[in-house]
Amino acid sequence: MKLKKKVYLGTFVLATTILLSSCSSTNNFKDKQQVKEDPYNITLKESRTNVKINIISTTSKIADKKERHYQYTDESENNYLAGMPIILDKGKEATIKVSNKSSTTTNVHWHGLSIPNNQDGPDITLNNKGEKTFKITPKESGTFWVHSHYRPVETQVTKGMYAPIIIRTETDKKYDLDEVMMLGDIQESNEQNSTMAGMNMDDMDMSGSASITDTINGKKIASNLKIEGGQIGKLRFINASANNFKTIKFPFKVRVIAKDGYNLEQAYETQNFNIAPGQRLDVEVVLTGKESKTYTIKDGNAKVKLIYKGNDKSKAISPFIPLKADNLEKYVSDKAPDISMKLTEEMEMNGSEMKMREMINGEVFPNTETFNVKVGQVYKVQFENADKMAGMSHPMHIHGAHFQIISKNGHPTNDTTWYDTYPMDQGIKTDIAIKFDEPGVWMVHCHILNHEDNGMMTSFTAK
Ligand SMILES: [Cu+2]
Repeated sequence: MKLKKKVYLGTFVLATTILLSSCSSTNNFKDKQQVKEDPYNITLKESRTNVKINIISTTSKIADKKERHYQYTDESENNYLAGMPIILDKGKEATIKVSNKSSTTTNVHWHGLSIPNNQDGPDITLNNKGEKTFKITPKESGTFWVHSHYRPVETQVTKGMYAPIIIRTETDKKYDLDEVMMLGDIQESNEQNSTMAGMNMDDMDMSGSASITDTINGKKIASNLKIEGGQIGKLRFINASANNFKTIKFPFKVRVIAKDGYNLEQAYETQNFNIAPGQRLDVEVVLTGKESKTYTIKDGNAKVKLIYKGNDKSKAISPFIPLKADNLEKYVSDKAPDISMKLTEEMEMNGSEMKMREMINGEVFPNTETFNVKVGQVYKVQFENADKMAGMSHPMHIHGAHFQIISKNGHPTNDTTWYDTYPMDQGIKTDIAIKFDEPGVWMVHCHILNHEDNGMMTSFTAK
């Protein structure tokens, strides 16, 4: 069933009530109202085992600017400015039917999910009117996302080809507020794009620059968050920006509990953090005190207000369960890297046209070599960012497996965090430990999508 979006309100209320009364829970009017209010507040939203994603071309007001863009939406084509939140349960098989109703060819990649290689997405092309049903049984719980992997990926992701994926457990239901924070931006021009791509905003202090409008859930000022004394909230940050690092600033301390969809072994407190393109980071918010107050959380020039309602209740207890995993460091600590990838870039002049070549071991994709690995074996992989430009970082993303950071320039990091995307900083040799549990060809690429499109991509072939 398809509803026309531009209907007068009175007719709309009556029509939808009648039309949708017999439909499934996701299409009922209450949901419709919630989507209108704040689709990214998923506190009371039910998990699904049957999901339909429609990829459409549409016109919306993103950060106050009316623009043509793509959207991952549902059957009713609700207007989700930063993609429809897809909520699944850990361990429960989900059938996800993706229909490409946009005017362009595309594909979808389930970023960070451990799934069989034939469900990963980049090699499944969805032409206009193309459809594909994916079967996904989430092995992990946490914050993930789905996005286009169709080149030029930068264009498709910048134009909205993505959506958050939340894999939930019973623990998540103990949060009084559960909110997805999709971080994006609008770039003023493509020229700006290519010169700005990869600059770490924190190093360069370029946040708030006139050329970039930051967005949270598709808005410059996102929907208000509400929390009371005695309550606990969870905010799930996803950096869906094609090219830009983000710095999130809180006016109070939050507790970082998860990165890239995996709980930390040890949560920690901070007031601000950086998040590279592709990465996710979950924080807990707990406020106490009798005095009601409004706080502002900032991402560059985008912001969201948190309205605190004071009372004399005592501090909420965190339901967070630290991750106890078999850390990979011990398997590779004494050895030299099994695989090395040197990341460089060079400018290429084609007549008057300037083009960047972003390389892995001196080659651009698809000429880059694939690295053969055995399923179940732990490998030490070295990424050397040998770029000459200071502040240039390459957030490398690996499909099909999470990894740990072992050392930087030979110094142990003692970091037990599991990543699927990690910024390899300029001038640093970063050693990671990784193990593939599923056979197949798994992409590895820079998640600055401008760099990926300019060649910084290759693969692991796991057998
Ligand atoms: Cu890069």
